[in-house]
Amino acid sequence: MKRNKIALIGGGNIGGNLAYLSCIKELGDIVLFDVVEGMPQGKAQDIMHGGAIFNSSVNVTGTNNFADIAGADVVIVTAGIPRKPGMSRDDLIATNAGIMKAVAKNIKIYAANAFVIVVSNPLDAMVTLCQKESGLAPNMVVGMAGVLDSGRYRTWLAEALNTSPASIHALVLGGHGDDMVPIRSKTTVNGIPVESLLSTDKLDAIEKRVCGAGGEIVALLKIGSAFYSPAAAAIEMAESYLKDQKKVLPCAAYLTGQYGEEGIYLGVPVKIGAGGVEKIIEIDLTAKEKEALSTSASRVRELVALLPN
Ligand code: TXD
Repeated sequence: MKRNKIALIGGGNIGGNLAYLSCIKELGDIVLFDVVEGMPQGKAQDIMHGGAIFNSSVNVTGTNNFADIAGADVVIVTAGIPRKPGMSRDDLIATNAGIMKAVAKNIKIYAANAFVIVVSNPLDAMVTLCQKESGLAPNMVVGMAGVLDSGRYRTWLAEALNTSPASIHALVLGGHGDDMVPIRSKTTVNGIPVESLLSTDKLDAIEKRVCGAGGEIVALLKIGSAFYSPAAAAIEMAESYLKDQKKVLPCAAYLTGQYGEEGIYLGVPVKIGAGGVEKIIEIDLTAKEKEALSTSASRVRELVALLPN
């Protein structure tokens, strides 16, 4: 049985963590690509040395040659610039669109059968562009946002309830922006609705913090943005594909009428298995949640309209 091949496009903060997590979890042989000469090669050696200590048997290669991703089973794209304090994710669109266009064309050449997970911001526009320019089937191109945002929701609920995040199931849907939609009506502590455990004011405060969590970290770091948790979220998605786990995860998926939306990528619950996005799952939402999701979808359309031709 041939080993999986994981191609990481972008060897920066998230890319390096993706490589290390993939190595420790032995998800497959890893190719770390970046345009910066020497950096991916250096990180690959460092990661291999760490992997040896944890008795990992996979190979990690750093490269500046896109051709080295040939035949990858999974491609995770983090290429692009992150936010600086005071910047919105949308401020990145011009620079990162140019990068994503080139990356997508190379994926089409070298890894047209891969499951592609896009991480670069502004996420909803970047995943749209990646699918369009690569020409891969929409079910094989997905955006990472909801798993991260739901993890943030679970974190703050766990703190408020003095309960392990392992017992908290939370959903954040919609675009990966300030108008993302925490789905309170479907968030539970092992089946117990959070609305029966925390006051409306407390839940409002937690959800406000979740929607601003990215910006909160950017302001604290001063240079760069969150990278440990985005890497963890992308690995959760990649592992569900590589091991055909068929996990139901909130991801930016291409809608063809689900939730009343057509022709856009939006964060919704999807089943990820060996067939990529195998199913888009429609859940009942409250009237308030439906309205917020529709507003978020409109924002995504506005953002996508800003993409350069
Ligand atoms: O939830 C989410 N989707 C977001 C995504 C969560 C956090 C961060 N988000 C975005 O991911 C962030 O706003 C950025 O747009 C990307 C990557 O964030 P990261 O923190 O990893 O940025 P770095 O450390 O600057 O790394 C980006 C790397 C860097 O090494 C560049 O040299 C490289 O991208 N880069 C390229 N790699 C390949 N090909 C090209 N053309 C290229 N251009 C730059």
